[in-house]
Amino acid sequence: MSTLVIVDIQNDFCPGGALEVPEGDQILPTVNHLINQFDNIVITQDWHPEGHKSFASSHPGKSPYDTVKMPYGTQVLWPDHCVQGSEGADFHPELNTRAAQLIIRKGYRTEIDSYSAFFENDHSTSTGLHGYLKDLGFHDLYFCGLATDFCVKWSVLDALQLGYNATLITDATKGIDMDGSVEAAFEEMKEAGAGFVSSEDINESELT
Ligand code: VGL
Ligand code: ZN
Repeated sequence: MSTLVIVDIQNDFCPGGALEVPEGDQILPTVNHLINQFDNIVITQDWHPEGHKSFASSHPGKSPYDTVKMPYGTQVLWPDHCVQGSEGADFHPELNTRAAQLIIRKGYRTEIDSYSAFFENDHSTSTGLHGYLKDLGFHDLYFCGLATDFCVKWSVLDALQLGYNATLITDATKGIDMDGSVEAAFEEMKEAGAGFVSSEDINESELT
């Protein structure tokens, strides 16, 4: 059975937001069309407390896009974004969230960032998504959303590691792109066994 996983289409990741993904909002018509094609929809929401350790503002002397060592590895520091309850953390107003069966929030522990829909950045603390998908019998996961080179990539890689079939819908995702990171992300996902499909090639009648 198939499910569509829509990653982080929130105001702060769209043009004008705190951690803008270039043209991030341009995928909305495509994503809303996909929502109509799938029977099961999961949406993720980046959901940080104020003072989150992934914010450059929590590290004196550091600027956004610098990196620091965290107990779980290297962490890119971001502008403050998707603060719980803020307008920036809200879904883009054009995203059709009504059809979602599950909204999964991530990144809500101050000390640890969470890119993937499945695990926090220590790669072991679960978000609960795997349990949900297993329990309901979903094996074929289609991914879209923001940002290709961070949360989408890690979600796809973890899905493959967990044994799902994972397919990226290539015209329904946009990346931040730091030093060629979008191209590198595509390469990593390909190496790991991800499928790639254009939204036009998704045939509703073939989805189970
Ligand atoms: C994301 C950086 C920080 C993402 C979230 O959704 O890709 N990127 N938090
Ligand atoms: Zn974040």
